[in-house]
Amino acid sequence: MKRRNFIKKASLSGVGLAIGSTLIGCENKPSEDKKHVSSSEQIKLPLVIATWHVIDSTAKAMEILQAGGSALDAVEQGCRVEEANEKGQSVGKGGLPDRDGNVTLDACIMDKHGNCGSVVYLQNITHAVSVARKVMEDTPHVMLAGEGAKQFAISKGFQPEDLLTEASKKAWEKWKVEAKYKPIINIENHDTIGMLAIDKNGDISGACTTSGLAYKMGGRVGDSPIIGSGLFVDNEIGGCVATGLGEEVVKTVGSFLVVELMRQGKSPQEACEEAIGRIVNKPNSDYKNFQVGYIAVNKKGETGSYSIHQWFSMTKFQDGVNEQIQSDYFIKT
Ligand code: SD4
Repeated sequence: MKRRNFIKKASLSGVGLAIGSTLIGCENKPSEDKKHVSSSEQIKLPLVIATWHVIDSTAKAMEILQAGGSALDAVEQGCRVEEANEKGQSVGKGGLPDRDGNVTLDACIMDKHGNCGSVVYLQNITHAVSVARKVMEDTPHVMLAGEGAKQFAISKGFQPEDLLTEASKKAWEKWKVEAKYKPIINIENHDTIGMLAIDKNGDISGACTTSGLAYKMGGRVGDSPIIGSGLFVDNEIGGCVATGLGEEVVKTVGSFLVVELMRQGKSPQEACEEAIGRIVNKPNSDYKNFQVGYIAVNKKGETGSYSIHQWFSMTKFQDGVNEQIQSDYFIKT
């Protein structure tokens, strides 16, 4: 898997954000003078960040941003790259199915005005993120599910297709031999793409798209299409997206929490760390057996990422550099 082949770009003690020649600290305990960008001139816009190793997706998003496109267009188009990539087995076409062999997609999108749209349990339509955008823009609703979402997509011109590729079918058939259901940390069932962008105007949007946990129960929906859990954007403050075991993200309303912590003055890094803290510090938390990761950006263009286990990463494209940055993480031993 590509995420296993990541290039370690930043030390784990301080996933830094290079702005001009200044390293703006996102360390666990940044010194006061490194904590914040001192003036808006220092922000190198536009910028885009995404969960995991998705440099083709961030490249597409940056192409749109550089051409003066909106953050909303950038995150939609960026996510579509991974949705169309059949080799990515957790997003869009080629996503691993539920235990009955059905590929079901969850996605959402949120714009600079706080508008949002979402689809859950969508079948046979590759570009779930674009359907979510249509829900946002062309309906009075926020979420459409299942057959209704599919029929809505078809009415908007999306072509239905079989999303179960030969490779995913084979993997599912192999899984069925033992049919053990246990989330595997950082393995094929964690590759959701969540993306946040700030455009040249300084406006923020975000999107999230996934086929969810591999071999989930039929009908299961995770955090990714749930505004506030898998994604939240407040254009005055910043944005956050989540990946990992969606149930744990939903229980702590993770992305909304991160944005609210940034509103209270925490850096994106500090906010991501505290949100992971809310999960691991629960009495009887089983956190050693699952992964959750957050990435976040604030209005100043500072970014952060944090996860429970090692090997979570963020792709970041800013100032001509499109790179994978390994995330700091909670379990060190
Ligand atoms: C879910 N959060 O459905 C998603 C899975 C995920 O990378 O992030 N995979 O729970």
